[in-house]
Amino acid sequence: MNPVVELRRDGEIAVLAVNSPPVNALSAQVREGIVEGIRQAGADASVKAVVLHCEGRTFFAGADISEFGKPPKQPMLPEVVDFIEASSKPVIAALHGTALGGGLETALACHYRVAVPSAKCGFPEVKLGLLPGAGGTQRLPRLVGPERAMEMVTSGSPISAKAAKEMGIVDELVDESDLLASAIAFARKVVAENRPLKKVRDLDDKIAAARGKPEIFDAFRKANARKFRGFQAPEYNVRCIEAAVNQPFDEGIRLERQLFQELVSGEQSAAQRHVFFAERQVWKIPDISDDTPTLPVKKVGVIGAGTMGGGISMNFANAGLPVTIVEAKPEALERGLGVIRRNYESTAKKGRMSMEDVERRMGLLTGSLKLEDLADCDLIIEAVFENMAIKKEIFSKLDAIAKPGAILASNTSYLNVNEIAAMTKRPEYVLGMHFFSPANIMRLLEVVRGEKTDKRVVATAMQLGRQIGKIAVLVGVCHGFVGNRMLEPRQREANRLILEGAMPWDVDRVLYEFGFPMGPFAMADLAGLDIGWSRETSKGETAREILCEQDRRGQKTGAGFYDYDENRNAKPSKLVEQIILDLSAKKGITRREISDQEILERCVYTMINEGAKILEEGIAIRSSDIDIVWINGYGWPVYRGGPMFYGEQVGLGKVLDRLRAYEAKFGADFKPAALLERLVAEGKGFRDL
Ligand code: T1G
Repeated sequence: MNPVVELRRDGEIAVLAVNSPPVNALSAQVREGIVEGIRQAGADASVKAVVLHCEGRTFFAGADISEFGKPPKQPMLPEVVDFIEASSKPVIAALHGTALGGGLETALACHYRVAVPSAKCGFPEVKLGLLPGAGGTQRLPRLVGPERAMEMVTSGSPISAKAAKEMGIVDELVDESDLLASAIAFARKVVAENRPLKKVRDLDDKIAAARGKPEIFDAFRKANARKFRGFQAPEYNVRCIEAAVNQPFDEGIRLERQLFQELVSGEQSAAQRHVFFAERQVWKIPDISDDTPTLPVKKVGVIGAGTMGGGISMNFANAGLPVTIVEAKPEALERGLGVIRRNYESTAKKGRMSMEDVERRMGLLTGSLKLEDLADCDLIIEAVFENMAIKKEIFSKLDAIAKPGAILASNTSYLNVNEIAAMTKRPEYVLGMHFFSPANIMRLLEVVRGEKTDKRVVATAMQLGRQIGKIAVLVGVCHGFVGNRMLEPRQREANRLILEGAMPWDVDRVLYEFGFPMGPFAMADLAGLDIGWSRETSKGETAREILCEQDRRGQKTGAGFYDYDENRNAKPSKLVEQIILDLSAKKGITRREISDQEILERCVYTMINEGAKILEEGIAIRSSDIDIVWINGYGWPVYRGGPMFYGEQVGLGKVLDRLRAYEAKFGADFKPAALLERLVAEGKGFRDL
């Protein structure tokens, strides 16, 4: 008796009922049950049709991702879907929730599909570095045509049931209140009208027109080249769709299997599957159980209407929470609210928001020049200039103003949250909520737990992070927390490398080719080289200082480490090259040839080493949290899984050896973390912690 799949009857209609929480993933047990159910139904003459229905919150949400990378268990999904399609009785899939990946492939192998309007379906495999490996790349284009199929399998984004109906994926939208009854009624209609066993594999009308036209696929590749940069899976998906158009079904299936095997056994998919589970782990705090009560947050206060304060406020307005924004000067407040309105209006102009929505969100924002106006807020986030004295002054004032039980948070990027909390009589209600610029866009939120922060306050901040669409990672107090602390050694090495022999564009090229959206010097030019710089204190000691002294402040001045043309395209600068050569000479450094590998190792292995120290000190709960911070806050390429995962893929032994080699050459900055040495000695990895 299969514990998760049951064959029931409703007169002449058999119902294959699947119940495998939480998301009916197509595990081996589920696959077995489906095949057995179809076999039994097929053998029973009194059965005229079969309805495939999942209980719980969703139809199959895909293959069981946790099975990948392990020895395969029969029957494999491709066999299951072929078995369904070959059934002698019509099989009707009843879709609700999220019919994704292998789940949608299973539905496409059924002869008919009905769905409730709230259902979604899609092929997210590309987000796992994969492709639909159970016939999806061959059946989907036969239903929706190659262009839409390529869009669906390379974006990985789900579509609504309504769109699926319009595209011909779904045959009928049925009553939301009773999917199963509607599906059984539909099955009865199929039997009564003696409708054919519609096999998607036999369809050709949607692909015939594209046959022998490689330009369709090349145009798609060209249009998405930037988006697909570095990823292996998108191209493999396109090749399968191209095969579906130009080759017989079974040939296309063979290519799909071959390319799927290549991807699933490759490094990129291993990395992206790691990220899938890591993104779900961040919410699990070992000493704070899921049922920890959270504090009500109905009204938010934000201090500072600058870039960060404005972006932070938009997050809460977007979630329907009223926000009071306090500024010191009326012109600064006006400017801040103006930037927010322009932001919303440009989103509306792009058709991604209605003007009613713009007004509704602006209506939730109230400007003020008085801290006292925050007295009735449940959460107050301070987002002022990164200066400890100013922050301490604000928190001591807030302590007198804010109501009992209000959460006081600082958006500091580096500073000691415990010191800030000590300025109040309620340190248990103080923590850090470190947003990333632009705060209304960047998904990452570092929630900084102070030594006295109450568990309910931590639980509330994490929950709020989820509520405003962020991925919240809990970190401890240290200089720069997790992200910025690991950024420092990378920046340090980048600045040293350009003095020792490399040029800024060499370092940037290596990190760009590694997969970062841009290298540290191009990033510095984008942000502005004069952040934290002043002519009074400038000593011309670093390339950055000298460039600022020469008014090369970055993109905004058309020149920084790079020269920029009118379209802001960067090109290496002869003048900068000379400045750096002179600076090396002035510092008595004999420049040398530096390999790309050395650039990569010094910039990345030092980060991994710092990550190990962060784990040692308990500043991060687990190594995968560090990976999530870097992927969602600092542009680490998701197909490399994050710095800690990458370190394990390279091999911690190799990372350790290289660090020791650099330590011998360059000193203590490369001293391996004790944790790294211990793990290598024990033959373990970060994930074993
Ligand atoms: N396999 C295994 N576990 C899964 C899973 C899956 N497919 N989907 C979810 N889980 C677990 C998840 O780890 C979490 O566990 C719990 O379920 C709830 O998930 C051959 C190759 C369905 C939209 O990529 O996108 O099919 O943390 O917290 O926010 O072609 O889960 O509680 O222990 O995310 O409501 C393709 C992946 C697979 C969909 C629900 N399918 N899942 O979101 O809950 S590859 C996917 C999701 C494939 C075939 C190929 C989401 C969701 P825990 P959750 P949610």
